[in-house]
Amino acid sequence: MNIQTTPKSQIDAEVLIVGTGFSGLGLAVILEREGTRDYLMLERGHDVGGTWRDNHYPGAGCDVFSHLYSYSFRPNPYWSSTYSKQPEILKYLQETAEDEGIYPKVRFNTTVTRAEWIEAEDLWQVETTTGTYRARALVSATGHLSDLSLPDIEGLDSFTGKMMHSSQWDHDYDYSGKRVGIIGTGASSIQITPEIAPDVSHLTVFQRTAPYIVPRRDAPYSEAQKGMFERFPEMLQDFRKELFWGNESRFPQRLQIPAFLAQIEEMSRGHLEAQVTDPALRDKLTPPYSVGCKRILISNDYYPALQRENVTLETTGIARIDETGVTLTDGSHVELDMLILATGFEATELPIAEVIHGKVGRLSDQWEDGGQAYACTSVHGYPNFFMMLGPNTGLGAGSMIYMVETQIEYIRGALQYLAESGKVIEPDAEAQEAYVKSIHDRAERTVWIAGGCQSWYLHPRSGKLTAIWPDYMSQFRKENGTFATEGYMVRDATVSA
Ligand code: NA7
Repeated sequence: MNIQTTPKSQIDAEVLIVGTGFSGLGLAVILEREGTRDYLMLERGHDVGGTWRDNHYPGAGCDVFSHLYSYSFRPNPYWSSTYSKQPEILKYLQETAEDEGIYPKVRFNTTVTRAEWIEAEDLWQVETTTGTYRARALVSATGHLSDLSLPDIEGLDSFTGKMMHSSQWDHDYDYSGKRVGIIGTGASSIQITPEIAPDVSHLTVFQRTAPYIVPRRDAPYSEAQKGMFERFPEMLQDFRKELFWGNESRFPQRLQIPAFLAQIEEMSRGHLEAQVTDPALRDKLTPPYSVGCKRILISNDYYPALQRENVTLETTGIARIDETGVTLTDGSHVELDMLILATGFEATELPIAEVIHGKVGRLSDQWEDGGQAYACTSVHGYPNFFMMLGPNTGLGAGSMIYMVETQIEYIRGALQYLAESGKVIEPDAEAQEAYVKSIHDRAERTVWIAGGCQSWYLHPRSGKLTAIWPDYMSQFRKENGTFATEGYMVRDATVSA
């Protein structure tokens, strides 16, 4: 049954989903398969894929197991190796959209400029660069890693060579034989560095904080293995479970439980010692904080790349950038033809919050001290609004697809409730506050708060852990995997058919 409270003529769809990355696309697949929800998707890009469409820099790949970094409802027996590269993941998402009939539901090249809850009509009115859309419910699925973060360095705009952020790689630019600099040593940089180092004349890696790195145990799946996964889907599901619980068992590291901490410290120290012989370089590469406080990276070829003749690891701070390169705080100057900004994303202050206006105003104003949401998904003052990968949904270890699928089921249930009951819902302020408090109480005991580092997991003004879920992934599903009206204010919609 599909009870439509708002007259059909006044809305373009029952549900509007903003974003077609892993989260939005996954929700669409489930709604499409269910066949009862009328939905439309708004996408600012030219294709589906989100961060996997945008991040195609040399060496781009995922550091989560391929068989976990894919939908449980669309298992792929054919992943080529333990960890997948960007083209294979993007292809998986494009094939998902194609096979599941999602493409016709997407309005591409459509950027949301303002989404407003119209209380008198009980609907969301969404202004975009290609027109206005109206819907009963709004789902934001714009991700953590979609809007790039530029470093706040004096003179950045004055550089006259080639400059690009890692997420906006220009493949027409030929870096071979060039003097290249890369700012940042996070997940993106450590993938780019070994890939481009052999071709450039010189590469300077500007490191502000050394990351922890552990071995990347990658291997191709044989044709026989793929055949087994294809023939025996239950075997693939068992393998996924094994990988999941393997990840889950690493969470005690994040609680800094000594035995677990020692294990990962030993692994990363051993990797550094095995791969870097020069003690001075090793010192520079030794992180000054507890392991896990920033994302633990996996790579076998980053340390070797840093030891090439034509690569310099620069740990002196950057003072400013000028027309020809980078000036360091000791006054020395590094001449460059190309500057890569591998400086991450706007993950703590999600830009989509700036255009969402509910009963209580702009969402970004409500989130001055960091994002907060009931069940990590809905927000008081924003009726019939759901956010995927919003506050406290990120992970330090594990697959974001598990978190995404948990939210898909929650939102699917909420949308079904809205359609069948004709109600309008929003979380109760007290319920939301209590929920958020329980998250921050749990966060206190984690390495992300207590580990002595500055990371994008923490909100820059409040210092609160707003990007990461501070508990086991299975606990996230237990708490947030099934929609219930408990904790919500529920009322009849004012406009009826
Ligand atoms: P990250 O992990 O946010 O890394 C950004 C890097 O850029 C990190 O090393 C930062 O150093 C460095 N950075 C940022 N601003 C500056 C300035 N102003 N000066 C010098 N260095 C700077 O982004 P990635 O793209 O690598 O990875 C993003 C996520 O993608 C990752 O977590 C995975 O989930 C996949 P810092 O450590 O802050 O000192």
